[in-house]
Amino acid sequence: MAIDTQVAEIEVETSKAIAAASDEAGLEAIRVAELGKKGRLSLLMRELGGMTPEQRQVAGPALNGVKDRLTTAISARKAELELVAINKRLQSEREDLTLPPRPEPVGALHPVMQVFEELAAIFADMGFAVAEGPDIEDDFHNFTALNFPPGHPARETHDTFFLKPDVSGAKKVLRTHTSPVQIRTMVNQKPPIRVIAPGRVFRKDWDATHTPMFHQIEGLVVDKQVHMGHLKSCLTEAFSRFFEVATAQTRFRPHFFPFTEPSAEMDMRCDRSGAEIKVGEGNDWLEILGCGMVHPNVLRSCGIDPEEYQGFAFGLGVDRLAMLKYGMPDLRPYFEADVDWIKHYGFKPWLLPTVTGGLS
Ligand code: 2U9
Repeated sequence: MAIDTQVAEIEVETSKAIAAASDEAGLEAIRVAELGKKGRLSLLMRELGGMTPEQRQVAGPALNGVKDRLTTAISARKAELELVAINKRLQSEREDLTLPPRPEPVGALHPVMQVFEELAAIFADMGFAVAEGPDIEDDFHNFTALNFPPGHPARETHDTFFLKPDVSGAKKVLRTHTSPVQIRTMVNQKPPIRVIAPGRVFRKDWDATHTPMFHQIEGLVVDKQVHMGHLKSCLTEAFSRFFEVATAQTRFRPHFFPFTEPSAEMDMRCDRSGAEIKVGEGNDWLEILGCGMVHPNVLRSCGIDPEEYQGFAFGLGVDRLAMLKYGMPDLRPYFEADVDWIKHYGFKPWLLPTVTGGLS
């Protein structure tokens, strides 16, 4: 076949292939096959040497012309394919700018919940389990089993939130303390018992230092031969740990509760000379909790023989305890859902307190 016919064929075929190439790799394969060192055009170029000068004068420019045109066509197609590829990527990787931004996490563990966790860690280390019960209680678990006499002021509608009476006329209450949890524990479990009962309680109180819902933690130990010495050492150790001081001095003042006999209030030595109260040292005393030996009537109400078993119990308000430990001057922000306040006083929920790794 004459060289000019071959060159014309190569140009037609290669131009078609370039136009049909669907990606850059295919286009490169065409370039190598036609214009590369071993490509069809290069092989024809080599034949120029064996031609007469007249033939070479015709074939040379023809070959160069085709080579230039095909090179230009390949570059143009390459640019087209690049554009197609980038448009395809832009389609598949498109951001939806109408989506709302992901909000910064602003939540934190409330100091009251942090204090619950700290006390749970301390008492768990001493062998106590955590017990829970319902917010709505009946008269038996909230009052009667706890040795409250019929006319006791705490039973008055003045202090207690009563629900509407049921068909039998009995009125349920919002529990006024977490003590019903320990009553349920004693009814359902045989001694030895060691539990703490953290939770919400409700009383009709609403002023600068009282809120109608607040938080308590109570504890109960029932076993054979339990006495006041156990109560004193257990509470002194637990609350020294809570305030993160080496054994702090405690004192016990006689008190009265219907559910304990004898009853006492525990104070811890403290220093009020600075801006904040320092627990563990100083010349002052700070009231921390109420406690006592479980009243025999309470044990009997739960089917436990007071001749065989004794118990000690304690109870305290957690909202005030958190204020003391974390230097919060005011109770009101506890309930205001103020993001700035929780950012300042809140705790990281994933850093749970442990007695070995640190409480706070
Ligand atoms: C059972 C037997 C005894 C729990 C106790 C206190 C003393 C006490 C108050 C502190 C401040 C409640 O938050 S507060 O108003 N509590 O002083 N609580 S002994 O005694 C019990 C509990 C359950 C079966």
